[in-house]
Amino acid sequence: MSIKQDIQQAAERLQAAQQIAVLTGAGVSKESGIPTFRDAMDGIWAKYDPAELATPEAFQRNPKLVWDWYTWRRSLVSQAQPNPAHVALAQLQRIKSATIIITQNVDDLHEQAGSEDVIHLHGNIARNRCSGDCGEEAPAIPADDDGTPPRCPSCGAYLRPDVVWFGESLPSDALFRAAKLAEQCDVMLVVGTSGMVYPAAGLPASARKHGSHIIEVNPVASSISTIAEIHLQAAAGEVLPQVIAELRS
Ligand code: BV8
Ligand code: ZN
Repeated sequence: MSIKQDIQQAAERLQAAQQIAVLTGAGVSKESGIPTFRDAMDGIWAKYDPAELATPEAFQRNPKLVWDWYTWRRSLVSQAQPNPAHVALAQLQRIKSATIIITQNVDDLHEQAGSEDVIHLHGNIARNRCSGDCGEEAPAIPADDDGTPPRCPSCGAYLRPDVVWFGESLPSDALFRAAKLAEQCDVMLVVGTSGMVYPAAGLPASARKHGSHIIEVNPVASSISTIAEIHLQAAAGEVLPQVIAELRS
């Protein structure tokens, strides 16, 4: 089928849906200038594998290195603007009010584009929390001048970014809501994820098992593609505005 026909079919599915779940990954923020995990991280981070840095062990071993990596990523996020994909998803929520966004991303670009009630499975890079057991939330205060992480004001342990690292459990309320939504939705729009990181990557399969239509937006094939009824093989910032235009026509 041509991409034009795919766009039409996707718009029809979305139009007819009672409950839409959107699952986004790093690909939806790519056109905002935030590198995806699978793309080589550029500059000094190219030699690191993100999965090596995004772990409690890495932070334990070398808090300064991990803190610097997040400072670099925070600078990218702070300069980033929502791209047409984030805007299109916020418009979808206005056209079809029963649309909830579940994101694996730790940036706030969905919210900046006007989306509400976004379920963040992996936390939020703009927030810090105590790495000790007081678990206190802390504002993102600047690192000490030598780049070591600041200390928790109440217990003195290092602060850490309030994100979920590999080997750590996801926030139970977010995961519970997302899992329920995957079972209840009749369409799941999966945008910009390689579908490699669990348990998030298991959500489309659960939706499919419960009879939902899966629509994937990704320029290349991913592990979701095999269960996608429609695969819009294009950049999200290009094709999602076209799906919205089709929905509106
Ligand atoms: C856990 C926050 C329970 C940090 C991240 C079951 C089976 C197998 C493995 C496991 C399993 N359960 C647990 C595991 C281990 C692990 C895991 O899944 N490992 C993988 C590597 C196999 N999972 C965990 O550890 C999770 N915890 O399960 O807890 C537990 C508890 C204790 C003990 C045991 C178990 C925690 C996972 C969360 C990790 N944290 N992020 C940070 O960001 O710094 S994950 C991180 O990587 C991101 O958040 C993101 O979710 C993920 C990257 O995935 P994507 O978003 O898909 O990005 P990616 O680069 O991969 O792909 C981008 C896609 O976009 C590409 O396909 C590309 O083609 C496409 N694209 C590019 N441009 C565009 C585009 N698409 C559209 N438009 C474009 N323009
Ligand atoms: Zn503390």
